[in-house]
Amino acid sequence: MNIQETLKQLEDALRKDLEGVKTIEALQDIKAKYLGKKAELSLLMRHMKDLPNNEKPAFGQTINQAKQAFAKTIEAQRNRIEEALLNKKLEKETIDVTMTSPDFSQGTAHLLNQIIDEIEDLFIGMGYLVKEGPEVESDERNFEMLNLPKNHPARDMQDSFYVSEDTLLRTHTSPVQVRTMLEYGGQKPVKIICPGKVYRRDDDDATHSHQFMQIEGLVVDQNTSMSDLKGTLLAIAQTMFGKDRQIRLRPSYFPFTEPSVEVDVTCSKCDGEGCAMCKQTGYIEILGAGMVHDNVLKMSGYDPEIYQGFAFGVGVERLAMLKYGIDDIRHFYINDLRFNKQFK
Ligand code: FA5
Repeated sequence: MNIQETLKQLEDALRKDLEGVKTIEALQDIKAKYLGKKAELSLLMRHMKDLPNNEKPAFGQTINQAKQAFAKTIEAQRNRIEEALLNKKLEKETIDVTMTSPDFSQGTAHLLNQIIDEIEDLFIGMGYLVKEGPEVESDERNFEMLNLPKNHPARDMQDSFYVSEDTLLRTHTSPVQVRTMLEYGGQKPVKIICPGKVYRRDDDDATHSHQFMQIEGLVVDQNTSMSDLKGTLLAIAQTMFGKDRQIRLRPSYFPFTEPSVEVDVTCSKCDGEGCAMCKQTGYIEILGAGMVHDNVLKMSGYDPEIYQGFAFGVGVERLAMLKYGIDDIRHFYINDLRFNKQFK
């Protein structure tokens, strides 16, 4: 047997078989045929035992070199197949970057979030921190620590959803005041606003919802007065309703502030002249506020001999309704896109 001749014939056969192979699976079959255990090349090794000892190493080497050469030839074909497959795939996935896209309608922040953003911007600019608290709150922080002990008649002002005897869906954002004062341990000034959802067992109508949003504001420091409160409230009114707006404070009652006030702003529709929107009074009520009650300061660890504070709480829906002349609070919650899209 002429080994070189046999190898040459095998190589020619391999090259012929490889011609036109286009898939990796077909290539595997050819690999098994020429390099597998039962391949002719492997079987040639059996002849080794018939050779004289001095020829065995050269014979073995020749077979191994042929194996390497065959493997290289098969590998080269594998690369060609893979490249061709990749090119085909890329061709199929070609994207025309010059093609115009269909018109997607673009979403926008909900009007209530826009109002909250506007107020947050105003207050962050004045050095306030934005604080949030949980919507499920303890009776203690929602009422008791705000000077509303159990059975206090003023609890009726905020009819509540109780989750258990001592836990409820918070009725206002004021418990975030308590949380922050406790967190600060009565030791440092507080300057925060707290936006968030609140819940009351109010019957839904044009101006009431059982779930609505409030923004609370609280400042506690050593030289805080009613005039600071008034300046802050004026800033809110003018940011929301325009530079020409004026405010008026009317005496009111909240158990957690003393004195307490209701705040009215001059009507933006009639400029204070009197119209249907302001019921001919020239003013529209926007929020409740006051100087933090000594009991509230004490219960949260602040010494009222050293610290005073002011606080306010405003309904976000009511602000939005006044600003944009929206006549029904339910528009905010029925998810009619035609309503939402007006406030891009
Ligand atoms: C309070 O909730 C006080 N915590 C506010 C406060 C904070 C006073 C700090 C003093 C100091 P009141 O119940 O008035 O107050 O609610 C505040 C605002 O929430 C109202 O002015 C109104 O804008 C809004 N609001 C009240 N009830 C509803 C309701 N059912 N639906 C929509 N908005 C409401």
